[in-house]
Amino acid sequence: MSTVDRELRVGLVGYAFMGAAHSQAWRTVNRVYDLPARARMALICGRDTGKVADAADRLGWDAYTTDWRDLVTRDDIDVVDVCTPGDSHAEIALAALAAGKHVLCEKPLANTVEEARAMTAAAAKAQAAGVRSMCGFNYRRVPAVTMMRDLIASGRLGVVRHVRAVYLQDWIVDPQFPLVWRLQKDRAGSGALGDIGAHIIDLTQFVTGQRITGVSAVTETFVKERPLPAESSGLAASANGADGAAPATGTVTVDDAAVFVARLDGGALATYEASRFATGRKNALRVEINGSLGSVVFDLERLNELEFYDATRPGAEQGFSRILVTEGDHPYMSAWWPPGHIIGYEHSFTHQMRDFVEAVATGTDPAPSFADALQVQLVLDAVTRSADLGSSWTEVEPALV
Ligand code: 4PW
Repeated sequence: MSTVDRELRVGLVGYAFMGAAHSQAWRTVNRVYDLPARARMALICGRDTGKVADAADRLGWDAYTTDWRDLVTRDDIDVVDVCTPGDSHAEIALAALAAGKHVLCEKPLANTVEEARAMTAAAAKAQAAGVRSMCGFNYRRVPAVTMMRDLIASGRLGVVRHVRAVYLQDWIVDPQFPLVWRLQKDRAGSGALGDIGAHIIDLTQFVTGQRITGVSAVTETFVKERPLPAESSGLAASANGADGAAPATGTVTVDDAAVFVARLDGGALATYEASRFATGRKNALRVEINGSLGSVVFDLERLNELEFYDATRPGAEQGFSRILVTEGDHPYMSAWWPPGHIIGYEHSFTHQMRDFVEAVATGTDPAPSFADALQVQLVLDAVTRSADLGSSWTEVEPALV
């Protein structure tokens, strides 16, 4: 039984893939970390009564509603967690901030720069009244990624020269995979670019402390027409088409893959690749940073490890070494298991909730802020514009006004 008196009553909007990942983290965070407030899984919201009732039961929420407007304005909710498709992020987050709720919003922050700007302005206004907001770029909270940032910030890599980042999936390689919301521009904003490219944009800006200042990009939609979905959840779906009849189809309106080069404001050159057509790659995020004094490599498929090359070591000792990031003095790890006992994907969300709860309870600003997420949105927008103009060099303006 917790001895902490203060409770943060959380209302979650959405219960699919990200909603389930967030629920898992809200359920775990109080048990694992000693926090100044206790998160209470008060209310979950979804449009379908049967499905949201089932989700509440399965994921461990006290109650459910089908009306997000009710959720964001209720007196018995302190935190609104937005896990819906991108087309409703702005509306829900703006209403929640206006109602004085702390907001955690999934990435990418919005579908357009305009929406992201409005959200950032509202968050800044609310902040003056003690209301906190954060965007859910969970991979920042993988201990090896945080350690990567710490190594670079403490100067162990010297001057960063190269950033090499890929995020590869293959769940839509089959042309018969249905036209789910992630493949529709009006729902998702963009395709592989915003869904997974946003992660490597944020992650690399986070670990290097540098901002992307310009890009040259190509994007492609390999399969332009797909069957309409019957059922879909997360990254899985089935096509519509009864009794062997060919299913009705619709047009894919987002990119399947995006590749771009970039410059960072500390002088580094960077390459990025985000694709859902990388056959065999299920959720392969890899980032390599080369500096004047060393290099670091993070690979999500081996997320408990960090490869580190320290060029200052004697010549005979040089080579990449593998650091197993499970020691008590590694970021976030002291609360988990003894050294060597590895963690996984879901833990990054628990760490995210830990940092968010701590910030809200102590009255500090969590990161990444909406302004940080707007910076990512500006890069997404520049990539799209560059690709539309035949890869022309496109500047990315700073988010802060
Ligand atoms: O945020 C991302 C999702 O939208 C996730 O981290 C992985 O890619 C899983 O699904 C998509």
